Amino acid sequence: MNTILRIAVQKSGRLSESSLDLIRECGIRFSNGGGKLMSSAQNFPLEFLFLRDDDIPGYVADGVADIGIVGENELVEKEKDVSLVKRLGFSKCRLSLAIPKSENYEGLKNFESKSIATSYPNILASFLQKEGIKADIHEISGSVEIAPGIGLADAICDIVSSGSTLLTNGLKEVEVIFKSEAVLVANNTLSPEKNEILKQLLFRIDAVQAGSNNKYILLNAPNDKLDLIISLLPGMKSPTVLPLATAGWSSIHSVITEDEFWERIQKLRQAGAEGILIVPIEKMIL
Ligand code: PRT
Ligand code: ZN
Repeated sequence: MNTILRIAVQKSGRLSESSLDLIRECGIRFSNGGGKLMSSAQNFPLEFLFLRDDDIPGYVADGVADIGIVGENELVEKEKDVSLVKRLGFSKCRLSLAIPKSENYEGLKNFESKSIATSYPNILASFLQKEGIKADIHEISGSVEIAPGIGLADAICDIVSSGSTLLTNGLKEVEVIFKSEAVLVANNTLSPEKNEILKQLLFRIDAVQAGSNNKYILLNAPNDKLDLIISLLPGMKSPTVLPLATAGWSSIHSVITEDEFWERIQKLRQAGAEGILIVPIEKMIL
């Protein structure tokens, strides 16, 4: 029988859509409609298991799934024996300590002998231990942000993204204790056949990530400014230079990261570049 790699992805929540989009961008076709628990890819040896995110590290550790996509916060909190294969760059957030807005904050010593409500008792405990702070950890599974308001705890430790949930609950973020993003994890004892499929998948993910971080740039330049303009373009190797129909002008093609482009655009124009086009790259093989 042909080997199939089984991937666990979140059934519905903040990770689901981006996880499935990434796999689609890798050219893998599948259906995930109808609230199904499982699905198979049509053109790649991959099978999906749709789960709650809390269960993903454990299922991958036990080998029920071979790989999975989960928030790094869940991965570290669950302390399961799996390998972190790749950071995926989406669902970024932070795990932070927050206290009532009206309180003064003078540093971590504020938390000494206080009670802190959290759904991340392990990450919080190891942070407090490292910092030498003794506090009471109240583990609660949801709506952590209401704990201080109802007198359940003095402070909270919770996931923050925009910060608006803290704000609407009269809290302020005072310490970031962990930064998280979606990660790809794998079982530690994959067979060589499954490892080979994982390698192919990673090759595609790398190409998708490199493509979305980079842009194709085309511009026109007077020939006497070519050297200067080329020195402003980092490119993969050296840029392509093609003569234009207009004498004394060339077209330059290169690859540039989005950030670099915004940084260099003024210099390129000052150097005489014209007709600058920035085009998205779908996949890029490094
Ligand atoms: O049902 P299931 O158990 O699968 O899902 P879940 O409800 O446990 O998780 P889900 O879908 O909410 O989040 C999945 C993962 O997304 C988390 O483990 C994080 O890695 C990541 N993530 C990114 C977030 C956020 N951003 C986020 N903002 N997880 C939770 N939040 C919460 C936050 O705690 C706050 O209460 O969203 C609320 C809004 O945040 P603000 O700061 O933007 O107001
Ligand atoms: Zn969950």
